[in-house]
Formats: sequence, structure tokens, C-alpha cells
Amino acid sequence: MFDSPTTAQTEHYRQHGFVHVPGMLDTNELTAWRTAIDEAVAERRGKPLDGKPAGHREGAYPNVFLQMMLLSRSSDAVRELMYDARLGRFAATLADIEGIRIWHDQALIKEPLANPTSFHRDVPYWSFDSHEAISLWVALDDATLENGCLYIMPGSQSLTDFRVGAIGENVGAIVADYPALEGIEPVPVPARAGDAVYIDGMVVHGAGANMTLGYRRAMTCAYMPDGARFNGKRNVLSEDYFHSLTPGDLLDNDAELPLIYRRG
Ligand SMILES: O=C(O)CCC(=O)C(=O)O
Ligand SMILES: [Fe+2]
Repeated sequence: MFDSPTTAQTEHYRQHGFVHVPGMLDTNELTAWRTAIDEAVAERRGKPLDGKPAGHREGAYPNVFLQMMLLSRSSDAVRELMYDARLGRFAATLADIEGIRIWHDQALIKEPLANPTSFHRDVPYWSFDSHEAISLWVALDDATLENGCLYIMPGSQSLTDFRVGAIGENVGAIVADYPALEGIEPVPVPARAGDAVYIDGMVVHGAGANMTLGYRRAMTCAYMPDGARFNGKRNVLSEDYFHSLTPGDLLDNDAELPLIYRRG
């Protein structure tokens, strides 16, 4: 695993709101991630992945992906992977922030024939407003134009505000809300298994449909910059913590929002 991004990667991230890091995991690390995440997913589901295509659930969104939230809380092995300070340092360097807390981790598994992921931003769902949030997205299978690789609108990280928009069925609905996005050509980001893509929490991104009979597994970890303040939204906060907070409060609960890296 790389400890630090190159200067070119950092510049790409800051300008375009994302960067593709080929080979973030070596072969052994990729095997360890797949094993830990597959086991955690199987435990959560009560059964392993069985090759059944998406499309049998009511409504469009449940057929976009299996969304396995906070596996780091149910699996020791996943927790060990997610709490790696090297990942914190990598993200902190790209986003130019002092400290990194985990907001949430989630496996996003596009089943065979899964729907596309509509364009959206991540931060507006979360309990803090920030232009410094960053997410790690790791391909556990090759993510291709055929099976649902990411698509990102470069430079869009500064073109929208923090209002929540639904991730509905219509892939491009967000452009109707924010005409400034019109004319930005989405960039596909095919990735080999073991590659990472870092995504600015405010950049507009989505993913293609899975038009194949294989899985497109990805593991993600969303990071909050240390020092961010509560905005009144609950999202992943526990009920007790949520009720203890007043908008404007520092989000500094180490148990729920572990600080995995601080500079210096
Ligand atoms: O993998 C996908 O389909 C979407 C990924 C995404 O939106 C995210 O990681 O924030
Ligand atoms: Fe997202």
C-alpha cells in the first residue's frame, strides 16, 4: 500500500475532485481485503453472494447495489484494514487537512445486472458541511465500462451547495437542480482490482449499470476532516450521540468517529 500520493496525484485531486491511484493494494493486500470484506458481507447477509442478479427487489434503488454499511463495526478484520493510519495519511495529504476521522465505511457491491448509480454528491447526506471531506473507493473486482465503473464530473466539487438531493432513479436529475453542471462531460474511471479512486465529498459522481453476470465489488471509506461541526442531520450518528449534539458542536466523539491520522 502506498504511504503518500505523488505530487501529480495531489494536483489532479485538487483540480478535478478525484484521482485514480492504480495498484494501491498489492496482490497480498487485495487478497486480505477481499477475504475480510466477503466474510463480513456474508455474516451481515446471513449467506454468501450467490450470483443472483439484481432486479428482483421492489423499486430502482435497492437494485443499484448491496450497500453494506459500517462493516468495521461488525468485523475485526475490516476494522483493522479501515483504521490503517497510512490510509489516513494518504487522504489527509490529498485533501490538505490536519486530521482524518472515519465517517463511515461501506462495501458497495453491484450484483449482476444492477442498475446504475445516479449522479450525486456525498457530503449533503452527512452530519457536517465541509468542502474538505474525501472518500476512498477501492475496486475489489476490475471495475469496467461494462460492469459499473465510477463516472465523475471533473471540477464539479465547487459547483453545488449542501442541500440534500435524493439519489433517485433518474441518473442525471442533479443537473436539473444545478444548471452549472450542464455541459460537464462525466469521466469514466475504469479501475483494476486493487486500484483506489479518491473522491472529493462534494464532487458529482455516479457509476454505470452492471451489464454483466459478474459482481462489481468495491470497498469505500468516507472521511470527515477533524474539526468539522454538527449541522443537525443524523445520518450514521447513534441516537444517543445525535441527541447530545446542538448544531455547531464539534464532532469529536472518538468512539463513533475514530481519528485514524493526525499530521505531525
Ligand atoms: O460504487 C458506486 O456505485 C458508487 C460509489 C459512491 O457513490 C461512493 O463511494 O460515494
Ligand atoms: Fe457517492
